Amino acid sequence: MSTVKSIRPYHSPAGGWGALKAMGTALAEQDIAVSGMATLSRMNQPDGFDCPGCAWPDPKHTSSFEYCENGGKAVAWEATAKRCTPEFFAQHSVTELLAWPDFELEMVGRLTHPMRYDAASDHYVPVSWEDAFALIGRHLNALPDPNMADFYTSGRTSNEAAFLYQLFVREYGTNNFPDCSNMCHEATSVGLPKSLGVGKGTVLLEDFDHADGIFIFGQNPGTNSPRMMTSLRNASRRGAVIMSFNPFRERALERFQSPQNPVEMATLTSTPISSRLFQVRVGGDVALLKGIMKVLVEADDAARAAEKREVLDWDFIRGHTTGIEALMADLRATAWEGIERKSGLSQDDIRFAAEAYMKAEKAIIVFGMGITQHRRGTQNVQQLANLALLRGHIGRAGAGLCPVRGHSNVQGDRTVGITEVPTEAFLSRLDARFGIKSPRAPGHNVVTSLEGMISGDVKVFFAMGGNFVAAVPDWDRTQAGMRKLDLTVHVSTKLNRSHLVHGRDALILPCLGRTEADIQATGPQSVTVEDSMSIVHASAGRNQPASPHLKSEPAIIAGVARATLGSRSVVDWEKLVGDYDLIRDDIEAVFPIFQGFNDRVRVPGGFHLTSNARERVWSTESGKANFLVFDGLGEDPHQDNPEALWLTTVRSHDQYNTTLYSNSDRYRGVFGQRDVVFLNEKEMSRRELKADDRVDLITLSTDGVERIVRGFKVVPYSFPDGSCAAYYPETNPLIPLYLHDPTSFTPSSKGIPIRIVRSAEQTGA
Ligand SMILES: Nc1nc2c(c(=O)[nH]1)N[C@H]1C(S)=C(S)[C@@H](COP(=O)(O)OP(=O)(O)OC[C@H]3O[C@@H](n4cnc5c(=O)[nH]c(N)nc54)[C@H](O)[C@@H]3O)O[C@H]1N2
Ligand SMILES: Nc1nc2c(c(=O)[nH]1)N[C@H]1C(S)=C(S)[C@@H](COP(=O)(O)OP(=O)(O)OC[C@H]3O[C@@H](n4cnc5c(=O)[nH]c(N)nc54)[C@H](O)[C@@H]3O)O[C@H]1N2
Ligand SMILES: [Mo]
Repeated sequence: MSTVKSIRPYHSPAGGWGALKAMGTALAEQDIAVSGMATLSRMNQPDGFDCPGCAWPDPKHTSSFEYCENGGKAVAWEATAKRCTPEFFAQHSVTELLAWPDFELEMVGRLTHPMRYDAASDHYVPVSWEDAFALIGRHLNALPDPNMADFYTSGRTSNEAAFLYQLFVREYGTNNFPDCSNMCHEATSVGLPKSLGVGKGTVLLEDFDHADGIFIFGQNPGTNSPRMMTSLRNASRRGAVIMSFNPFRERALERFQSPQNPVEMATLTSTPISSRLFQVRVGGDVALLKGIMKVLVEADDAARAAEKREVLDWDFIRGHTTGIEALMADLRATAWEGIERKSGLSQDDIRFAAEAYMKAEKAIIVFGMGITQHRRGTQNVQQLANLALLRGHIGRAGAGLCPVRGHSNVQGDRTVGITEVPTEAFLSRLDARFGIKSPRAPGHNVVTSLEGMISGDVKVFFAMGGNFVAAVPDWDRTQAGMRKLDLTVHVSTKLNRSHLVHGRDALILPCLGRTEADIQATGPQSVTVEDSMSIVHASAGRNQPASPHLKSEPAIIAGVARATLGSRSVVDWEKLVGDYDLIRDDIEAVFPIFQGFNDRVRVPGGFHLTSNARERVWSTESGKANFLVFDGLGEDPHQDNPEALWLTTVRSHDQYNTTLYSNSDRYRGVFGQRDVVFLNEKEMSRRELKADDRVDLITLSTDGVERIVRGFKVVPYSFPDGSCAAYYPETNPLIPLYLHDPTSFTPSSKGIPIRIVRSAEQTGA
């Protein structure tokens, strides 16, 4: 990777030739020019594999290959010809590798052998699978209490692997399931059930073909779910109104050139996406939403006084909801001054957005991390539900709430039992099916897991995928906690930082990826995944595995279960792993919504897990959908500190979470560097800073601990006052572990109060 450092505005639309070129570069870098293309053509096909990129659905998984630059990169990174072998580990000590940038670690290639950390030499050395399983079993059985072990899941894990994993962990005796979702859409999963009775979205892909208004809050589809651009482009061409609320003017929210459209490609034209893009302050969404809802309520009052058509859907509100009076009272009592100050938007702007929302007969509200990763993320999500409910936009064709999930199966993992707070109904079905006694006490989420490591209460950490130490907040403290553990185990495809910041004993267990053939006792297996719109479908890889020593995730779980539980286990692990249909039968037995699982998943395109809210059946305590009031306008008292800047941590166009594809961020015009902070000219001049100055970012901590990252370059940018942005994960050291939503425990990655000071040592441009 040798991109020259520069900051230069990107004038082209998102997508288009830039995207095709970027994909070519990715394939070439992974040495897979030809076979890679064959692999790509099997992505998202009826008999192919599910793209390991994002969770956006496909048009029924039956159409021809839908082109996506970032899906292509995700596949190229997995199907790479490069290998991370025992010879590589023999050449490089762990201490040496710790000094390597994350990009270089993953670029080594696919892991080929199970490896065990050898403290005497400070190297990872090969270990047999059986010895690795036995080591895990010894550690787990040595713990006085199973709740001293934590079992993390990153959302690429299939339904089958996730179901087996939770079965093993519960038979072992704990509900400690920290999950990547705790850092992601947890606010949706715990917030929406209170509003609507389900923790998932209420739209299907076809609803995008009927909506006349699409409102996108804190989500960057051009980068993180590029296949969504097809839906947005088509909606825009149909004349639907699209509006975005984001501190950045994200390019794909402005203009998009479809790489699948020969005319746009040949004529260099593009489709405008958002009719308006509102640059809301970081953390200003609640103020903005209250403003929009206030306009709706006022307009409804006026319409009713004039005996005109009502603005609010009163039939729906009366028949299906509770709590409207409290909401309206709160909105009437909320003054515009506070709304404008906290949102950073003028009353006129907010009125404009509200008018558009009022006009839409069928509106879809889309949201992502800009909404959920906040101190009051759960309540943010509930305000979006309020907005939808006011006009009856739930349970109607072309309308609804659309949380866009991250990892390709993060939603499915939750559906099949990866949760630290299981319901009694689920546990009793699980127990009845297998004859086990699952623990009832709630387990650890990501934040409480980290607290347990720091306090010494957690001794063993097992990760099914992911890169935990880099994805979590507060690195100094959390990495120190990780190093205190007796054992860390990572089931992984690529080398990453989590392997290097390890416990006294440590294992790396290499697994098959989505693109690879998974052959078990009864022959080739397929797995299933659930996308953002609750469609469950099959995924089967065909590529030759990266190494003959790889095991599938289900096979690894079975090995660990056998070595840990031995004859104590009532589960026939080998039989289940020999035929994944049997695992699906168990899933169906435990979760009635999977009725007919094995038959239905064989229909091309899969099937939809129905959502009650979509049918206007409200599985809430009140039996109705609930309007829920957000108390106040802001997320934190720091917001009124004049020195405070609100930092949001975002993804570049060239990364997949902690995996970096390059150091550039094409659409935002940043090339060859990531240690930058985006800041507007006004905030720069208040601090007497100019472009390219080097600054330190310091958290306004309340626990007296210094949290600082040094030497970031100031990039003048169109960005709201009082706010700034930098990349994740480089800025994760700044997020205090205590700075999380108390309801969902989601770390506040999109709202960190910081101050900026000029670096003592200017490190040069
Ligand atoms: N290529 C690629 N695809 C991915 C991923 C990836 O890293 N790379 N990650 C996957 C995962 S796990 C996830 S969760 C999703 C993430 O996808 P997104 O939800 O799009 O996540 P981010 O890019 O972190 O942030 C989303 C947007 O929120 C805006 N934002 C920041 N702060 C605020 C705020 O306070 N208010 C508002 N309204 N907006 C704000 C940012 O400017 C950004 O445009 O994508 C998934 N897909
Ligand atoms: N500051 C800040 N922090 C954040 C966020 C943010 O926006 N800002 N976003 C948060 C979000 S939304 C998320 S989801 C988390 C992501 O957290 P994680 O899910 O833990 O992290 P990833 O970077 O996706 O994990 C990458 C690793 O997964 C492994 N891997 C890839 N494919 C497979 C596979 O098929 N099987 C297995 N077993 N392993 C595989 C590879 O070894 C790779 O190195 O980060 C969170 N952290
Ligand atoms: Mo995520």
